[in-house]
Amino acid sequence: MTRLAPTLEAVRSGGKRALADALAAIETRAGSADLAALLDAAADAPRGQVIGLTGPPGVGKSTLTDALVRRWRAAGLTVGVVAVDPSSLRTGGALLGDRARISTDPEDRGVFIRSMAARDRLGGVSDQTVAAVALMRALFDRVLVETVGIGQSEADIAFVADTVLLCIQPGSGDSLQFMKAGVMELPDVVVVTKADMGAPATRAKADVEGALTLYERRDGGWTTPVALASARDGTGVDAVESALADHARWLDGDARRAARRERQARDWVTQAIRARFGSDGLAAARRFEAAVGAAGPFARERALALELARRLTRD
Ligand SMILES: Nc1nc2c(ncn2[C@@H]2O[C@H](COP(=O)(O)OP(=O)(O)OP(=O)(O)O)[C@@H](O)[C@H]2O)c(=O)[nH]1
Ligand SMILES: [Mg+2]
Repeated sequence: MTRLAPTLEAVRSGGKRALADALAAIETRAGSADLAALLDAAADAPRGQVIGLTGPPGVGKSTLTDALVRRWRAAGLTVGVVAVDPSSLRTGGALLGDRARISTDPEDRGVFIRSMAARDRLGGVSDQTVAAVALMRALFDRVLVETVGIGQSEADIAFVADTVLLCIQPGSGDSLQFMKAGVMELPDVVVVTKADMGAPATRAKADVEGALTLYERRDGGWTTPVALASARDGTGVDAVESALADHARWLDGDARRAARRERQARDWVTQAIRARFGSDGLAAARRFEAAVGAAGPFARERALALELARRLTRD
């Protein structure tokens, strides 16, 4: 028996249990009309800021997530966390919470943490993650998505995040090399983690600031700030939080956030169709998409995919 995906209202009023059910529907009812309706309703009613927290393995992403979640909760904000789990590539399913290193009160209704499988490469954001974030964005004041990666996964996280927060580890040249080579998407905020390491951390901050001067932002007007923080002893977490708040304010000026989200939704539909049907399929979809007329991205992707599949199997 396949149950229908719940409505957004039911998820809103049903607490963590209802959200868990809806996330289960994302995993089992992909491509169904009722799920697309739920996701489009959610996409149309965004509530919170989505922060994409990324960086190489072990840089301190989860520890920083934990520190940010505590602060937000202390300020009365509700929080949803999606930890994209690359280890699930080996096991075939996300291992709930094992990498999340986040210790929250299970009784706290204002925080929800979910681990999800990565796509085919390290830290890549799957369609399921895109869907989960759209849903959680309608429910929580802050949604934080943790992905592992240096380089490509930053482009992925840009599909879902309002603000991309890149973590850099003191004394490791990797991410800096990527930045200098222009391989990575430019993050909105950079944090050098493990500030309690002292001199290497301070040096890393100066290096990052140097690397950032090599960039020219396409979306002018925002300068990527570099914070130095230790989630372990708590120093600098304030600076991270205020950089995130500054970026949120900047996005809200001139309706940049809405434009960014619209672009993300369009880009996601494009890449989802291309992933399934290739460039030829995408080109074909371009020719009939105007006739499809579905309003939300999830219904649109579904309609395009159905029509392409129908054409492929037509005798
Ligand atoms: N000294 C110091 N160590 C830290 C700090 N934050 C995290 N660590 C340590 O760094 C290691 C990795 O921390 P995580 O928060 O799990 O890092 P992560 O980036 O989430 O790791 P993955 O999810 O495995 O990629 C752990 O041993 C942490 O205790 C910090 O501020 N200072
Ligand atoms: Mg982690």
